[in-house]
Amino acid sequence: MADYENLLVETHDAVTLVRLNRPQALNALDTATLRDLIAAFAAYDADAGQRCLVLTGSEKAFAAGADIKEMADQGFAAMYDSNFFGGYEQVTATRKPWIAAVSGYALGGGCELAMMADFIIAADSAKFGQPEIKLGVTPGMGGSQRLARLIGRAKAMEMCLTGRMMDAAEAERSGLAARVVPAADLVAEALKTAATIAGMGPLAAMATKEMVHAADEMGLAQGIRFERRLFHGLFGSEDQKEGMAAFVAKRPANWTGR
Ligand code: DAK
Repeated sequence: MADYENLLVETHDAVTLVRLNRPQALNALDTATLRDLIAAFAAYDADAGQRCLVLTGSEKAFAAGADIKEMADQGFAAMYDSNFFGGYEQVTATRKPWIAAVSGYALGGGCELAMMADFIIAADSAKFGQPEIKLGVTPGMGGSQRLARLIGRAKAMEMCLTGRMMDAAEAERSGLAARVVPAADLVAEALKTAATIAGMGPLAAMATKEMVHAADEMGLAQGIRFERRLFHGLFGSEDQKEGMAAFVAKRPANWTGR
């Protein structure tokens, strides 16, 4: 397995577990960490044996934001020229499912990275926020857009304008987190959920992800047509034949991803 500067990567059968590991900066997302994330997600996507991924941080912090110390002296030309943060589009381009397991602080870029996941499982200790306004900037990794889609404009606007933190219970109530679990069980619960997803047909899992994300981009009629075409397409797969035959024969399906 590749060596990463700021990540620890393990595999648990068909599930990849990626831990942000920059404890001295509460996992603040610097350029080296982004480079690692791009490589780890690309390796996951390319590995046919891996079928779900969990991204987590430490107990204290999923990630306390983009690295403020790295950004502080940057000017417009350098930010624009390097398309600063543009690399996160390579993370969101991951075609296979992944879960963010959030404990402690998920602030600024940390909250934005968690929202790039297909869904979030939060520890009861999780604290989400977009405090960039306190630094004289705004969200820059998709926070204003994804937060508004996930929790609605009123709460997104309030969070981004005041920089206040949202606790795990409010995050679940608002649609930011799919589920809240005790902090001590976070990684085990996320791995269990990931193992469930990893046990599904990989083509169906990828198509599911693609169609649910399409709901952010398309109108209802277009989205429903897109869903139906992907659904039709799966009838060209061996997994559809196998899944339905296994149901009829009352046995577990043996997926091949073909
Ligand atoms: N960046 C760099 N270092 C950080 C950091 C961060 N985001 N967050 C924490 N650290 C470092 C601290 O500086 C400290 O380092 P030392 O002083 O020990 O060297 C160490 O991590 C431990 O942090 P604290 O001592 O502060 O720990 P506490 O428990 O007291 O406080 C905290 C925890 C999470 C409340 C606090 O650390 C905090 O407020 N952190 C900053 C949170 C924040 O503001 N996050 C948003 C970051 S800005 C852009 C648009 C926007 C942005 C960028 C670009 N464009 C349009 C391109 C901004 C994005 C952001 O994410």
